[in-house]
Amino acid sequence: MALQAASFSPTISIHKEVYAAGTVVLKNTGLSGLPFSEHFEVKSKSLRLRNKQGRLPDGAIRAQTATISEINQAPSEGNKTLRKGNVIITGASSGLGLATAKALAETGKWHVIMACRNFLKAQMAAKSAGIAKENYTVMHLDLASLDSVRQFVDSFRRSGMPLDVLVCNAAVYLPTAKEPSFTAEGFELSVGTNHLGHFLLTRLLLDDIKHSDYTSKRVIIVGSITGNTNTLAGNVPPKANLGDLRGLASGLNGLNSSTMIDGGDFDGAKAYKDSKVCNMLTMQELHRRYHEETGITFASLYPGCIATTGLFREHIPLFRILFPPFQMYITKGYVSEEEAGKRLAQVVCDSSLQQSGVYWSWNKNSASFQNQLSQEASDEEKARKLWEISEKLVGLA
Ligand code: LMG
Ligand code: NDP
Ligand code: PMR
Repeated sequence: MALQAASFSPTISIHKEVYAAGTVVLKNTGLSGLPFSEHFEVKSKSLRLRNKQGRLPDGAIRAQTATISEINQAPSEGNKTLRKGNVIITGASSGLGLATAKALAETGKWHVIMACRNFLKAQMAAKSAGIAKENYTVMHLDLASLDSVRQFVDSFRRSGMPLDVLVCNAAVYLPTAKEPSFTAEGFELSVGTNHLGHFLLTRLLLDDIKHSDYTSKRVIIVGSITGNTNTLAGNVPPKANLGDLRGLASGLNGLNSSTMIDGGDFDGAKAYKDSKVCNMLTMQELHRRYHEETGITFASLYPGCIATTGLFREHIPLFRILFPPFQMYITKGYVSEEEAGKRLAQVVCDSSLQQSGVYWSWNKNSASFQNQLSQEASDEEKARKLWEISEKLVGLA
């Protein structure tokens, strides 16, 4: 992104701001490269003056952005605040994504970019959740199409917003499907959407996040207990198993290959659990490859069993009736959408959850802790192989 390229001498550019929410930020940076601590936020005008200062080679000083809006109205001490963080949440039109968007928006410190496949549904969901319109922007993203992922990245960049946090949350679960469905590029739909779409999105946006001047930059990929075979839930058949990745390596398209990562017969429930293993492996691989260089925190989590969300829309009606009470009274693993949203919001912005490479979970008292992944979900060699194959499939290698 031209505007976010780091350089060692300050450059000034004037940029049309397209903040849908109508908030523009003024952030002041010392030309010496040392940031002033003041950050100002003022009401929007579409003109923005930005001063970019790159970070020094030792990484001690982060890239800073000085933006002046409403040139004829100098900010007063009275409206001095930290600039809002910008967070992209995929699949924010329902369930966990929506609850997280709401939790973050309510802090008044975040602007949420709701990256959704159904624009109208997302608008209505945000409205009925009571999210104030200056705190969110809906942008179209269909993770089941790599073209759409690329288009989303383009539109996001055109908006001129800096990117501070990316939350890969969207997912599909097709437990009753007898036959596989496919993404636009012909990948089995669950792995194609939940893993490959997010893999490309993350890779493309990494550079944008890298250039953010925000205090804590993060990439979060939602995982799950059901992909971890070191738990009871992860042992309910069919169990996750990526095998030697032979199905993925040959394209996951059901034509000249299997539709399952391990090369086996199609099973929708297994494909979902496999995709969650991919999500957790990808988070760790990102951590190994980029944490030190970029300072970005990479994390995954199991937010608890949110038994009431749209994730189970394809399951049989009896399951949808029995699953919430089963989780509530028998396993006691149930959490409300609201509580799960607060948990994911903590992973986005809580300073005590800033460590990179962690898979977060919460105990009965809703206290966070660093959880253990299964052997497969923490297999470094598998993570590397998954990375390399995924790169090829999404056209990055
Ligand atoms: C698969 O079946 C389908 O094959 C697949 O197509 C896909 O749909 C997938 O995940 C979706 O499901 C899963 C099947 C396998 O599970 C069920 O269908 C659940 C049936 C549950 C029947 C017993 C429940 C009795 C409890 C009554 C409580 C009322 C509420 C019920 C709500 C049910 C909703 C979940 O399931 C099995 O094979 C069952 C055996 C599970 C093995 C788990 C292995 C872990 C080790 C065993 C621990 C034993 C402890 C069991 C405690 C059970 C307590 C309820
Ligand atoms: P929901 O079905 O409520 O939310 C999933 C979201 O993903 C929806 O907004 C949906 O959009 C969106 N989505 C689906 N396909 C695409 C696509 N192709 N492009 C863009 N967006 C898409 O389920 P949850 O809130 O439960 O799931 C959220 C995350 O939480 C998932 O990653 C899931 O694996 C994880 N999780 C959930 C648990 C649970 O118990 N529910 C437990 C552990 C993890 P739309 O509204 O248009 O359908
Ligand atoms: Mg599971 C502590 C036990 C526990 C927990 C936390 C979950 C979470 N589940 C547990 C136990 C059991 N489940 C047991 C003993 C059974 C057999 C009766 C069982 C069954 C079951 C089914 C059929 N559970 C399921 C399903 C699903 O279709 C859900 C699934 O696998 O989606 C992929 C599911 C889930 N159980 C969970 C969680 C969090 C899910 C769903 C979502 C997910 O992983 O994203």
